[in-house]
Amino acid sequence: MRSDGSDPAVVAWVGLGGNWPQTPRLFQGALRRLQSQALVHKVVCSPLYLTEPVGPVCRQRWFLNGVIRIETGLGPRALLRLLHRIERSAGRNRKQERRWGPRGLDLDLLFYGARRICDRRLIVPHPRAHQRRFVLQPMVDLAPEWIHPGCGKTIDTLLQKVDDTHLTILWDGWARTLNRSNASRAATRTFFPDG
Ligand code: A4P
Ligand code: MG
Repeated sequence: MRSDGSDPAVVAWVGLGGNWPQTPRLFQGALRRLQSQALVHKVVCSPLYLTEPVGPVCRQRWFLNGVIRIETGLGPRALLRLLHRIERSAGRNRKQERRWGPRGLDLDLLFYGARRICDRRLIVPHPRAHQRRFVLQPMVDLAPEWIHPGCGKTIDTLLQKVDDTHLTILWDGWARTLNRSNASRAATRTFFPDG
């Protein structure tokens, strides 16, 4: 830790998920918020994927998923608090949600450098990251050689071995969402099949 209390820049990975019609716009807002933070640098977003819902809540829209790579001077808990603030400002209210059910914006802290943390509020690496195609696939697009600090395997190897058979389809609406203000509505009509 530095004398001013901040950590030197660490590469951290944030999972992006959501399955509301306005999710592409919420992703865009989350990226902007991250980019505007003084202690967050070099924000890079992976391609996005349209993904079949994983978990017991089957009758819900497909998700959009991706990952964001950042370099940050925030510590892991401060970063999680920032992610929660961004989720709340995107309209997320956990009290009204079902676990693994529909949400507009879910930001998970997947990796914080090579750190391993397990306390009441934060588990890093994210305990299910290595089991999920919707996390591994976009991470492979940006960093196939990243080593999962829990199991010592690269993300590429984990993706090749993963048991998860849920469909993960490259989504091509992102550029339109970023470039045209009403594109997300058109894109979500096409790409969010109703449960
Ligand atoms: N928490 C602990 N560690 C972390 C971490 N590394 N990152 C705590 C983020 N949060 C962490 O999370 C529950 C609590 O976990 C928080 O209070 C936080 O302090 P949550 O975001 O409120 O709830 P959740 O997301 O419903 O639960 P959970 O267990 O995090 O679920 P997952 O693993 O995020 O799964 N299918 C597809 N296709 N795509 C998806 O994105 N997402 C889920 C949710 C299920 N199925 C999905 C998808
Ligand atoms: Mg979550």
